[in-house]
Amino acid sequence: MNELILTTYDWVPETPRGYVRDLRARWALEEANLAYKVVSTPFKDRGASHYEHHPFGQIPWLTDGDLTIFESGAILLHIGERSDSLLPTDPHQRSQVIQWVFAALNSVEMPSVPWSIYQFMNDQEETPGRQGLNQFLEARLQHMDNVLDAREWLTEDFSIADILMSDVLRLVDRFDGLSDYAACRSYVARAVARPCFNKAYNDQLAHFAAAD
Ligand SMILES: N[C@@H](CCC(=O)N[C@@H](CS)C(=O)NCC(=O)O)C(=O)O
Repeated sequence: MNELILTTYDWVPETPRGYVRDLRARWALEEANLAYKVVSTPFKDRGASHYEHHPFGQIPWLTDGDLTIFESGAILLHIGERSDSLLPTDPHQRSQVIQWVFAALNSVEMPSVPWSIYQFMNDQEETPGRQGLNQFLEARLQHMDNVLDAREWLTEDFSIADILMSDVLRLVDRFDGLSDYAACRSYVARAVARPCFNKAYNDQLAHFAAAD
């Protein structure tokens, strides 16, 4: 087996720490009990070799031998393939997990990221576009609340889909966006209570703090 190498920035400003997307990969690697190494790429000077791994000059990416993968969803699918527990082999259960992976990234994170940018910027202006975005996110959160009210995890067992969905919702919760969605909030609390989240979170904070 090749060594798994996760790349993140060498440093980021204080505000995004604890929410940088290498955390999703760290968390999955910890849950899967796979050996891995974390390496840094410069945040400030993104050279040609950065773009060879990531076309948008972002992080994270994961290398596995000569394979290099960007996009946190694709990275988690790859880790899931190498894990006994995070992505079931049974075809029915597997497709359930994969559909929730896409739902987290394409149905919930799609409105939650622009919504969070407004929060980060402390922009409270109630423009028509802003109201539309709020309604878009609220509709997704209401549906997720209905789903999560009846279950512990998205599928029978905790999976890569739960890492992604809870991490997406965690950022909304940071800005108190889950106060009307108790089931979403409890789900996030359950997910972040897992020891592997805790390890990934603290490792990320330590990684960036070391570069201050
Ligand atoms: N869809 C990508 C988003 C990656 C992303 O937004 N990365 C952020 C860190 S969390 C980044 O590199 N931001 C710096 C930038 O965009 O220049 C994924 O899920 O991996």
